[in-house]
Amino acid sequence: MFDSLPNNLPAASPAPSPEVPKDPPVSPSLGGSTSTKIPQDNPDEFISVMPAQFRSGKNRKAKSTIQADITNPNALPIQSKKRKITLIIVIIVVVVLVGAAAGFYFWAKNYLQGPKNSIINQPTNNQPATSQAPELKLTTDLKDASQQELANATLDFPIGSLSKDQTPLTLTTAVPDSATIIDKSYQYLGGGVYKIGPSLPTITSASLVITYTAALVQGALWESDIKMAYLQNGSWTAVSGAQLDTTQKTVTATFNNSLPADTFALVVDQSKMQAPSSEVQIAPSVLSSPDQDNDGLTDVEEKIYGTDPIKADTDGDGTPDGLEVANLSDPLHADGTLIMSGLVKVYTNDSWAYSFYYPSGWLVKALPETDLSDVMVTTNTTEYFEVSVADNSAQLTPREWYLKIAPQADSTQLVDTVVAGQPAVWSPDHLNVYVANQGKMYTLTYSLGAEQQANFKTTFKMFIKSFQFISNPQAGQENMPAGDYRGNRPDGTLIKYASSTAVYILQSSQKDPVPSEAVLTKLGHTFKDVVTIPDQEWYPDGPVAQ
Ligand SMILES: [Ca+2]
Ligand SMILES: [Ca+2]
Ligand SMILES: [Ca+2]
Repeated sequence: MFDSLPNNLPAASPAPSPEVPKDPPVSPSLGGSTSTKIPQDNPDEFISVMPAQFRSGKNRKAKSTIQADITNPNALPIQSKKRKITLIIVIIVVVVLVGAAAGFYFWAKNYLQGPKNSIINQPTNNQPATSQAPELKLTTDLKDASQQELANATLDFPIGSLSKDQTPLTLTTAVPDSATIIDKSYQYLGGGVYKIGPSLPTITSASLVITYTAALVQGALWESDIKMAYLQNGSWTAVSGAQLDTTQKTVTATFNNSLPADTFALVVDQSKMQAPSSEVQIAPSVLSSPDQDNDGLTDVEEKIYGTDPIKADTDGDGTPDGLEVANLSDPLHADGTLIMSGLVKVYTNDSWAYSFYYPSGWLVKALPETDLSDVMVTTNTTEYFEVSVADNSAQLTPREWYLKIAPQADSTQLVDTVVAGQPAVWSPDHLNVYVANQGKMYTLTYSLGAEQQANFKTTFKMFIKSFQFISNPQAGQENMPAGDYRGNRPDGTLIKYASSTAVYILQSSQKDPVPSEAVLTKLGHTFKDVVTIPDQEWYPDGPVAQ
């Protein structure tokens, strides 16, 4: 209502003037100084001396009106009636003018006080807000080769952040051009980056939210290391203040005054992603089965280790369950090793001089027809692990070996690693690792069997990490009786000497006496697991096992 008032004002100002006679009615007696001398019998002379204005028709009409009024004394005098009408009209005009003035006053008061409720400041046809661009939201998603969404990004410029004349902006995904990226220490989540085009806009504020999918972090222990970063002069810089929410799987950043660059990505430090040997990602192209608490152990594995499937760090020691198992520590107790927890057992193959850990509930079968060179670890699904040994008297490196058995393989896809202190290489699918030792090639394999999703990636890491070669007997150890040799079986092995019934468990390369079957059971073992060793195989004595 107020905004329309000023427009009405000009119309109101020329007050509708009533027909006010400019000259008051004049009686003949008021004729003027000349009239006194007027002779009654000489009307022409009278006329001639009468001022011109009194001879107008109007005046004559007025004169006759007076005369008519006089002739009818009962009627309201016409002159008085007209004055009343005039007065009413004047009052109306005054009221309208006062009203308009008051309206203008309140409008002006509001207008001068500024936006306040901003009704008058909102852009209208009459008052366009030239500096305020509307909110702009740009979204894009990153897809894999089969058009599955891996991640998506939303860049939001609130109202007025952009100036109105900026070129229409776009947000697109791209595979980064490695030539423009000097800094290779980061890996981009999903292999893609998000680019603002066609050029960097001038802004007052913006927010960028990048959402990633579970498929990108399945079984990963580095999810909490995800960062939002921008690319500038070939280097990645983490966006300061960006918030990672691993529950929602989002990273959110807000920018004030400017955007630091036109290229953004979710990145993970290579050193966190590709830890050496057993921490390399197992079968990245195969999805893992559900891991509710995202601790690296699938729900199936949590059952095997007795850990809490909805608590990432069951024993509360600061290390997630999956990392504990992969690094051979006890996930149920803050101190202690995985072997002493009884959750796993040791398998030793004396024929081919190696050993490894496997979950206590699983079975190890050496195939007799292969001279025990093929050993299968059966799980509680159709998946299995396998160790096979082949002659490598040509002393090929694991990489050379792999390219010999798979000549079509792309050698850039092979990742070198170290297993049990020996050179090793991963097959491109990260389901096999080849380890060379003393003229033999050992192949450690994870087979999915009939499974569509992998249940045991972390247990396979544990299996590789625990893999050891039983080296040749060494001599010259302190305190070692003459004629004996220093044993080198892995920690956790249960041993007894051929000439005795005493059972020991190897721990920190010492033999800890196991005092009773109860302790043996408590450690998760039975007498079946005890390995009988030659009397000459010597270990220093350790404390009694509890
Ligand atoms: Ca888990
Ligand atoms: Ca857990
Ligand atoms: Ca823990």
